[in-house]
Amino acid sequence: MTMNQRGGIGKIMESLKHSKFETSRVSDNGGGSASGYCGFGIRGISRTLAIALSLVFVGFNAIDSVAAEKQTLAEIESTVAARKTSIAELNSKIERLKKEYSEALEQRKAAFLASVDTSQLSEDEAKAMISALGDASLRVNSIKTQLNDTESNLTLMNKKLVKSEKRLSRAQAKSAKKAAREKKVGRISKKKVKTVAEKKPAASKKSKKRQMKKEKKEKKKKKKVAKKVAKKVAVKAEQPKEVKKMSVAAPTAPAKSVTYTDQVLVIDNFDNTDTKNSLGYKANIFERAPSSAVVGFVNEIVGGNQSGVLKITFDKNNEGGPYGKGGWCGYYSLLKDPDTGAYLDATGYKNITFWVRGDTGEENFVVGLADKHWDALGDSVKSNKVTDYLGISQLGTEWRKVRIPLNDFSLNFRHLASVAFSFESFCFPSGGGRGAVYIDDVLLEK
Ligand SMILES: [Ca+2]
Repeated sequence: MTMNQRGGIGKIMESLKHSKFETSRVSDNGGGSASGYCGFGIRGISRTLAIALSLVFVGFNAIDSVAAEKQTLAEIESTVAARKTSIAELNSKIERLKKEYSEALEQRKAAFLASVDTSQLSEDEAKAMISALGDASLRVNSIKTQLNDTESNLTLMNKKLVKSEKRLSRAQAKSAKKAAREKKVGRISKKKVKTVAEKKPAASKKSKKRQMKKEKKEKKKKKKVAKKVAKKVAVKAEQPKEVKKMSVAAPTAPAKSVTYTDQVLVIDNFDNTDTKNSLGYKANIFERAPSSAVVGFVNEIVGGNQSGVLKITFDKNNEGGPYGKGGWCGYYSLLKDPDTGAYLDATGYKNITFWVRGDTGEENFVVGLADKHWDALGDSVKSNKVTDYLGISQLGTEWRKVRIPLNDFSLNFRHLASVAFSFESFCFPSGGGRGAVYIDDVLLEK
């Protein structure tokens, strides 16, 4: 028996009870939802283009004739009307999302309360309950993201409305002025018929001046329109970058100087002493007072080879901190790309393996794995104690290879988010412990 399932699920429930939702064990997981990027998608670009094109029309058509100006005015009026409609739609969408959000919060609360005590349930029922809780949490996050996006779209649309209303009032004023001028010109030309001989030179001088003024104004307007169009085009050019971010594929392991077979995926071999793992993603300690952890990199002989290894020095307390449980500590390594939000697809792998040894040999810990659901909860599914997989009662000080079947974790391996080494109370007879462990070659194996 390699996995005490009831104990495992009991532990999950225990950690759920104490992690709540606002706390996060992998507190610095570079989280955040990828869906944040798609708020300004393809529709946003086409709208930008449409606005840019309509600006070209507004700019050049308004110049020459009264007829064209009237058309422009109508266009601006219809833009204003369309924006008012959009704002009304966005407002009603926000109302609906707010309602859905409070419903989702209630559902998540119910799922959480239902999962607190699973002692009367079968293993399958308990698993279903965890899954339901994960789904409820995802739904809460998803609605929240939609709500944020819609609210920022509303802000944007309100700004646009103010702009187009200003443009409309300018166009209306100009149109009225021009109509008055046309009327005056009509009166003058009637008068001119009578006095054409003596008035001609003066009129010509005056019209020349007017023509020059008009040309100057035209030039200024064209320049302004060109500037606006250039700005819109620049916005358009920026957009695809974000869309592209969304479509970046899940990462694969980079080439290594150390030879690994194609049957493994190297998560971290610690031969590079930076804060990133072998996948290129962040790895670091996590801790909540009064517990704490420190990491360092040292050279050791592992499996006959000189190798850089991770040293985690830990101090797991059993009292104080959140819920009086002594806080928590450990080390995490991201499997999802924090920039693109792409999760690691680990389907096809059977085990997670690593080399380990203790400093005094009395240390112990568990492995935590998080998929998309658990990532959303800010927690992970924990394995049994590492010594259980080695079939020994003490970790000891000799290097040993640990192999944990992925089937021992109830997860969606298409979307893995992180792996963690966690020093849990149940790893120690007294509920707390301190010491150091050495770890090398964290791999996924087929
Ligand atoms: Ca190494």
